[in-house]
Amino acid sequence: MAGEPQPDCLFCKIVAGEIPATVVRKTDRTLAFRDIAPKAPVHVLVVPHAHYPNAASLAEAEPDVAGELLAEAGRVAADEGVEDYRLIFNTGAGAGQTVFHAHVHVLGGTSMTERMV
Ligand code: D5M
Repeated sequence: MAGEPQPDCLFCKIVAGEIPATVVRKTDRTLAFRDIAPKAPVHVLVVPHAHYPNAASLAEAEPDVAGELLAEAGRVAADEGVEDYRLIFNTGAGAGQTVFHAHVHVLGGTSMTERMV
């Protein structure tokens, strides 16, 4: 069924607590944790608990959760003390997506004007 946990999905395992992560925020429907390979001083991933392969498919199926994901991204930035930040949704391997569970990258803490992650 759409949104159900997938046995081989890394982020489903992090959501389930089966793989450790540095969690910075948690709601009933989302989880925010630090990226294991940070590309900026602040680099946090916000994921839905539900499994969808990318952000657009999440938004199609559960638009309220997609909205919560964005709101949580803003709260992460506020918690981290960054006013200016970049949100990235890589979609598809050719765009650099490596984990096929919807997520948004929250990047900040340095000048982002020259960066493409
Ligand atoms: O982003 C996937 C991101 O997930 C990438 O920046 C590395 C990060 N990653 C991979 N494994 C982990 C674990 N175990 N903890 C935290 N972060 C992790 P993408 O947009 O798919 O390229």
